Amino acid sequence: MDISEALFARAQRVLPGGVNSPVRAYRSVGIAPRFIHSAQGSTVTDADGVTYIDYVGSWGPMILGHNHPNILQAVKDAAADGLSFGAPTAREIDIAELMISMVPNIEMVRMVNSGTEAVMSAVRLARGATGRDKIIKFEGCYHGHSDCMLVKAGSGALTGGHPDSAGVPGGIAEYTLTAQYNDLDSVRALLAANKDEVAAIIVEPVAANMGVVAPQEGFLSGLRALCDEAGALLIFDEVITGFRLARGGAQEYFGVKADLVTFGKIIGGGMPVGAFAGPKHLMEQVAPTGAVYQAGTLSGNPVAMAAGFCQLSMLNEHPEYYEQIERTAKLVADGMRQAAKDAGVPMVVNQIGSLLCPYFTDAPVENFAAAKSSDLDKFAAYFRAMLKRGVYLAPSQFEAMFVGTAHSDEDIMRTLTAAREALAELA
Ligand code: KE4
Repeated sequence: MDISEALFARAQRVLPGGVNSPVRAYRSVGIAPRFIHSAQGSTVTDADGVTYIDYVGSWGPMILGHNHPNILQAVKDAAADGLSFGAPTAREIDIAELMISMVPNIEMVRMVNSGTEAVMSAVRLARGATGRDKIIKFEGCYHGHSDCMLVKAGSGALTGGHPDSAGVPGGIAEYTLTAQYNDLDSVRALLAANKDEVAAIIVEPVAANMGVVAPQEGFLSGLRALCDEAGALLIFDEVITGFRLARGGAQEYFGVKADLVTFGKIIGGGMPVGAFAGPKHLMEQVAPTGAVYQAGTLSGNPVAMAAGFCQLSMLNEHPEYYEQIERTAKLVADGMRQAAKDAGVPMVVNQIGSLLCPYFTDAPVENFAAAKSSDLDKFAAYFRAMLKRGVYLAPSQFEAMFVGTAHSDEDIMRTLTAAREALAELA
């Protein structure tokens, strides 16, 4: 038994599944999870001292690599002034002003402590602002674990076989309608059947919780038009795509305007931060200026604000980083495709921006049904074979690979060598 396995045995006695977030338990990839001891740049090192090239990146926050010296220093400097005050600070204004300068169509921001909280609050605001109750989401998209979003959810809910979680009262779930990603007709049908009752459509502008599925041409702009027609708000859940696809996130990348945007991950620089944002006429309806209540003891925590501000500042000052991480992701995707072809293993690799995902199938993966029908056992075997060769992928088919600026040419070469060997093993 190695140290990770021993830690896992101990953890399972005191933590449900031995983890504090289900996907970390590796339940769909058939081995004990690696317990991570430390991280630096593009790598993580487990409790046994084994180092891996990391394509999880804490599920997205580590776009500039682990332990970036500037972010570490910003955290140390802020911590020296005090960890938490429960009072307004200048740091919160600094990061909000920076986000507003980077992202189109937002005039105000409210900081929270997770992506879940950001989405839960944005949905409440949409309901409060429209006076309507129903929400349309997409099957296989994941928007955190608030009750109304745990309906046909993706990510860990899907991985664990509970896309509709226990414990969500029917009275809540009935207000969440589910459509099919990349299928505007399924949205039209729901809007027609629920005329004047839909408060908002919430969408991951790139579906990155069913693996990675990009929006087809016209899908996002179609949602914009349908929302305008129906008097519903369009919520872009940019917890993953925010500040990753482009400085201005998916609104900039696709040129489609959302009414509300949610953020997480990157804006915290590794610390627990979420946010929701939008135009003044909506955001001023949030307490204390409006009737939509929302609050949080550690919201705008000064240390977390310092980490996020530092990371966003570097992204803002270096637009070239976005070409770099997209190029890296493309090289990895192209290399894995070639390796699969040479090994005679049917594999599709979806890649957009710095997000990518391999599926073991020979058909294009452009929607949730196709993602679900890929060979999950082959994915698990590929995950194990890559881990054995020092490459740490997401331990689930329904997650993304995250590329950051710390991934070097050497990392790419080592990743593709591992992929070639792993795929030969799978053939
Ligand atoms: P958090 O509450 O986990 O910070 O954010 C929820 C969330 C909201 N919206 C989107 C698009 C998300 O991807 C997430 C969370 N992402 C997953 C990874 N796919 C978090 C990893 C985990 O659950 O451990």
